[in-house]
Parts: sequence; C-alpha cells; structure tokens
Amino acid sequence: MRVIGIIAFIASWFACATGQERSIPPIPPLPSIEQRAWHELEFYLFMHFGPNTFTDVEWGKGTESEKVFNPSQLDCRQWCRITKAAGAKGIIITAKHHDGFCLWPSKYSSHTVRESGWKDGKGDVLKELSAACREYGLKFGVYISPWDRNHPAYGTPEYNDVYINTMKEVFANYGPLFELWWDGANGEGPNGKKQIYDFKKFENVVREFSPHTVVFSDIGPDIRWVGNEDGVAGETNWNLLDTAGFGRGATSPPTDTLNRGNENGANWIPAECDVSIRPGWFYHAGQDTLVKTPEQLMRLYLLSVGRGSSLLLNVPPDTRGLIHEQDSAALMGFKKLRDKLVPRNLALGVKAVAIDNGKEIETPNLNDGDSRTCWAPEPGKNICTIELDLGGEKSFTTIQLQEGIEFGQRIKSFSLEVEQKAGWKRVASGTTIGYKRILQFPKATAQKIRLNILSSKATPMLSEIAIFSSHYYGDPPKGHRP
Ligand code: FUL
Repeated sequence: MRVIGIIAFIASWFACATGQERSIPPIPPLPSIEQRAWHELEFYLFMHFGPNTFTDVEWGKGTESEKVFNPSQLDCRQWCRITKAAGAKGIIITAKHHDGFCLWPSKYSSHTVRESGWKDGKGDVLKELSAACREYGLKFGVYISPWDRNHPAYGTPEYNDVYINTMKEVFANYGPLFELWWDGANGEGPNGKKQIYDFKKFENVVREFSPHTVVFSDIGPDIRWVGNEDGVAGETNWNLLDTAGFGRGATSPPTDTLNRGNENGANWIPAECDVSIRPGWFYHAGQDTLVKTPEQLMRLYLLSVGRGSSLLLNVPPDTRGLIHEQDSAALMGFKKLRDKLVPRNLALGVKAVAIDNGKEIETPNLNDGDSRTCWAPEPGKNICTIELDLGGEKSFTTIQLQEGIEFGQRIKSFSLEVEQKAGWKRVASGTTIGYKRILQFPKATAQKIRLNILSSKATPMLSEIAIFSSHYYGDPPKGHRP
C-alpha cells in the first residue's frame, strides 16, 4: 500500500468516525486515497476506437495501412455530452490497442494518427478527448496495450523502454489520468517474438510520473479484472486479493478468484467490471441492432455496482467518429431506469436503533444519507441487529448498504427481515457489502425492518442503510451471464 494511502486512511478514519467508532481501529489492507475516489465513480465508459473500427475486426494485425483510420465527423464533445447525460463519470479510451496504432502522434511509433489521412495527419484524438473531458467535468483515462503487433522492437528488452516512453508521453501531454488500463493479452510481435514485460519498472514509472493514476490489470496494482467480460462481479466480492506468485495474462489468478477476491487477501485491489454495450469491443455496423437494452444495462448495473464493484461500460464510437444513435438511446434509457431505482429513500432519517439484549441503542449516522459518516456497535461485537421504523406501513423491493471501507472490508454476511403479524420474516440475505451492495427482493410490505449483520471479520462499520420501493428486476442469474 502506498504511504499516501496510510495518511488517507488515518484522515478518513477521523472524518468517518464521530463517536465510539474512534476506538475501533481500521483493519488493513485499506484503500489508498486514489482507490477510495475510484470507488465513488461507480460507472464510467470505455471506448474502443482505432483502425479496427474501419476494418471491421476486433484484433488488428498491426500491418494495416494507417490510412484506414479516417473518421468523417469525429466529435469528442459529442462523446462527452452523451457520457455526461448518461450519468457516467469518465471515459477510458484505447489510446493504443494490440495493433499498436496510436491515437496521438507519438514520437515512439510510426503507426499513428500522424501517418493517417485524418485531418491531413494533424489530428490528435487524445488531445481532443482530454480537452472535452475537462470541459464536461469528466475523468479521463487511457488503455495502452502492452501487447503491440506493430512495433519493430516488440519482443526485445528495448520495447520495455519504448512502452515506458509512450506512457510518459501520454502522462505529460494529456494528464491528469484517473486510470491506466493494462490489458492481459500477450501474443507474438511482428518479429515473431514474445515480450518479457518489466511490469515492476512500468509501475514505478506510473507512481513517479502520474502518482494519482490508478492502474488496472488482471492483478492491479490498484484495480483488478473481475474475471469475465460480461460485467458481472461475484455475489461475494472482497476488495482484497493475494497476488504473490501470480502475474498478468496466462499467469493470473483463476478467474473465479478474480471474480470474488480473497477474503483475507494481502492487498486492497477491488474489481472493475468491463463489458460492452454491443457484442464486440469495436464498432461493427452489423451489430447496430444488437445494442443492449436499458433493462439489460440495469441488470448489469445491479450485478456490478450493486455488488461493490464498478461498471466500465464500453460504448465504441462508429466510423463517423460519433457515438451511434442506438447506443446513445440505450444509455439515456439506462439513466432513466437508474434514476427510478433510487428514488425516495424510505429509511432516510427514520428511527433506527441497534437491539442489544432487548435494549435499544442509538445508531447515529446510519441512515443520514451521508455515506462518509459511519456507525459501529461496541468494539468487540461482530454481529448486530439494527431495527428501522419506517413510520408507517411501506412497500419496498431494494436495500442499499455501504460499509465504511476506510476501516477495511469486514462484513461477511447479513440478512434483512420484515415484521409481519406472525413475527419477523426473512426477505433477503447476502454476503459481502464493501463500498456498496444493492440487494433486491420481491416486494415486501412492513413498518419495521431489521438488518442483521450475521458475521463479520471485526466490529462491523456501516456507513449507510437505504430502502427503496423500486421496480424488482427479478432473481439474479446463477452464472456470469446477465
Ligand atoms: C481484451 C482485449 O483483447 C480486447 O480486445 C478488449 O480490449 C478487452 C477489453 O480486453 O483482453
């Protein structure tokens, strides 16, 4: 964990704790400041764009003529306008995909926008997009594929320096970057050789030249792959991961480990759910009718953000260099459904108490609508029951829970009960919570509800309980397919 992370958790410990929680020490590993800020983004867009957009393939060979890259109406402000309206917090673009083509005129490649016919070789997608993101208040991130099927140095030690220079160039000219994406794919290069990457050196360069950037790869160091490209986090999802002995690509941990994390993992490396709004990552006109519907996107949201992860939704610009009408319509529909999912919070400000041996104990901060403040039972109590009186009979389908992750991820299982004439009835149960857990169940009606924390690694530290009367999207699927 970075030193800065230690300072962050001490600072946030005091920000979050207002009472007895001060006497409850955090249990490492803990998120760094950058990771904490990343958790709060929840939903941002991925954009795959490059020669593949024009050649209608997913993996270019790196031998394509640069001239194929020629968007007729490229407009990064249109991308940002739509991103903003969709409620997404940022954009990560494929600055360089596996074909090696650079969307900026890199000094370290001869396979770039400069060699293309677009804007007479004077165009720069990263320049336009980073400026548009700034204008629209969006975060900007880049995917720079380590695998490069074009670069002549690929497969030799020299390529590691090329990759480092490429990163430095992007940091210096287009930063700040909120996230850097290292893809795990690693094939042979133009010279038939495979690269031995110096990832440790790459990491040090990021820390030195772009210290606030979180780095994604199969195993982090900051954000991990979720183990599938369907956008689905594990129902049990620990933000912790053991990386010792593992690498990226073929040597990464098993996909179900990446999906669930390690309960007692040594590092805070939360999962990010990457998935495309279309079957492919790049735009293909033949897939215009296969764009996911707002309902499908909503289910994905529940399976990613609703399971304590983040949703990186790929929306690939088309050959015009615009987000296609089908995709923007789906995004707007998705936004509407999200706005309806969390309407009035029935738990906000209602009477909430912990029940301890028949005694009622106040639970300040728990349902104040502020996820930066926490409540914990007395130190040493790892289970607890919290009762909320909704002030009258109400119907609801959804509970949203948040842990004070500055204290470490603790809760292992919980259940929700509602009071009926015949007594308390369990309507839902779950395992981990983490930054956010959204759990749906068939409509229940009651005045009083109970949240039971059934097991926890240490005294549970909850930052928020919210209850919503939203549409019920049905039982989640068993496997990864939403
Ligand atoms: C994969 C890549 O090989 C795909 O082309 C795509 O970029 C996806 C997000 O990651 O590993």
